[in-house]
Amino acid sequence: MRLYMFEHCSLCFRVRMTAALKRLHLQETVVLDDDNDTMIDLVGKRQIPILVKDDGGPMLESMEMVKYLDAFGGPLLTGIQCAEIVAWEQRVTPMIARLTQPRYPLLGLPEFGTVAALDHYAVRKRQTLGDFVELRDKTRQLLTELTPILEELDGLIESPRAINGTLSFDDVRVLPLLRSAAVVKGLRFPEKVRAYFETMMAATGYQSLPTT
Ligand SMILES: N[C@@H](CCC(=O)N[C@@H](CS)C(=O)NCC(=O)O)C(=O)O
Repeated sequence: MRLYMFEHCSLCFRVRMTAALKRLHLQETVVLDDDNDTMIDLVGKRQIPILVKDDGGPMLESMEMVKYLDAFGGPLLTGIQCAEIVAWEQRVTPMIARLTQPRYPLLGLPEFGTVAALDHYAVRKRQTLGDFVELRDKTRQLLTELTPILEELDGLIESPRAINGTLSFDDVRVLPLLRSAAVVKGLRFPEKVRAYFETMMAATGYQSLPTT
């Protein structure tokens, strides 16, 4: 199986963490941000992540990929899902994007490995997010807004090894977002969030992203 991905992409990390937790071998191909051809050749449009199964068939939805991988050899993500976690994910995703997306181009990630790829990202994100420098200048304000939301999560974590006590799809929702948020230098996770993040990242074997 091969995953076409961006290193910074939290939806890609859903798939990567599931394969890692299941000890499944997943080949990873990082696509340059401006490499539309690779995506279009595989699935007819520009979208990431793409999982190409061993039979050559491509999949396009990250949670479908997670379910597909989880079914190998018996499911691991067997815990209950919590409506509060689903709601938390939806609320926090745009807040985290405003902090992280202006930073990703500064991290030396492989999807930005050429000037053309870096420019491509900057142009398309500027259209949706605005000016990166202005957004980075708002870091303190954005972190102040994020702090109570992270504290809410702190109150929802049952165990550092699984958000609801037993691994579930909620872990796949939350850990990739924390991995993204952790790129922000100066962000302090509340105690249980930090223990959860560190324990779960160690369980996946993946390094955190750089910070800036
Ligand atoms: N529902 C899809 C959404 C995938 C998605 O939105 N991917 C983003 C990257 S994280 C994308 O392809 N954006 C278009 C782009 O990069 O131009 C999933 O969960 O896999």
